[in-house]
Amino acid sequence: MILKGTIVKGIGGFYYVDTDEGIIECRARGKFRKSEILPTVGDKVLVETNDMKQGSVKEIEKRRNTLVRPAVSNIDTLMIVAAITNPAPDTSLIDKMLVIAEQKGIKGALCINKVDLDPEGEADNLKKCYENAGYKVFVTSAERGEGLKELKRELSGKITAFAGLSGVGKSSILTIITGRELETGDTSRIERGKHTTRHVELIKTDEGYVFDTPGFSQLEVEDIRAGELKEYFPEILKHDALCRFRGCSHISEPDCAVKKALNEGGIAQSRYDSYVKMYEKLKLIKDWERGNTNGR
Ligand SMILES: Nc1nc2c(ncn2[C@@H]2O[C@H](COP(=O)(O)OP(=O)(O)OP(=O)(O)O)[C@@H](O)[C@H]2O)c(=O)[nH]1
Ligand SMILES: [Mg+2]
Ligand SMILES: [Zn+2]
Repeated sequence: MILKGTIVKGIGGFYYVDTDEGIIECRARGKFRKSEILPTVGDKVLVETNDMKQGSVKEIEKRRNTLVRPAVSNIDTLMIVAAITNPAPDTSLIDKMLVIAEQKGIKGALCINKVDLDPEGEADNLKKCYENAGYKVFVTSAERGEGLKELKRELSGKITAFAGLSGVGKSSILTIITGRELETGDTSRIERGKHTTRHVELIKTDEGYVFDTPGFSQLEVEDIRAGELKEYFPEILKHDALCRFRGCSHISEPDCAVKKALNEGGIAQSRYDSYVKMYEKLKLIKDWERGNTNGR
């Protein structure tokens, strides 16, 4: 019998496929081993099985996107988790991750966690900044269980990657949302730069799947050309057509609509700073130095 499913885990040549009949343990058929395509977590597949327990992956649906580290395909949303404190939000890292998401055709979103530690209401400013850029923002406290219902609703029917600095509360949030006990770390351990979470596994929540991406924050965006970067900042792209020069870099050209919007408060300073920082860095990379990491 043939069943449709999603690969939720891969360990030592076995793939675990979630189907309407439950999880089926599969060995990938030979043809996948010979070709370049290796089944990956997140793949939508067809499975052949006789006993609904074991089977083989027969076909892999064309992927919409793939992350390399960890290797997961068909991600709908990149949920970037930041903490209001401990560790403090790093907007340049958030913006870098949003650029990676945009470039891969993954929807970016922000979750501001630990708001129980936010007496000054700083979460509000951060929220406004990213909503203004066009992203959905969720404000949560895993400690107090605040905002998690709204967050959970967003995950339904999608594959959502949770990313962010170590210690922001990804595992804490996912433990509550999925009801699955995930390893959470104490901050002292995290301050030594260790990620508590290691393996990749899609965890089912309602009609969707979530997974944790330890180490994703270390990704680089070097395969983007500097001139292309504005396409991945929605609020910058919105003003781009109004600049005097086509191909305006929005850094030093006259009559730049992006700088005008920046001065008038239509674009957040921190977002613009991230853009400039990334632009200058990408400008230094020669074309031949760019790895073609697309689809890898
Ligand atoms: N006050 C407060 N503490 C929280 C909250 N969420 C998580 N924590 C604490 O923050 C610490 C780190 O949480 P984790 O869930 O392990 O963080 P993580 O993002 O999974 O970290 P890595 O796995 O290292 O990437 C733990 O001690 C949690 O108890 C929150 O909303 N408020
Ligand atoms: Mg964790
Ligand atoms: Zn411009």
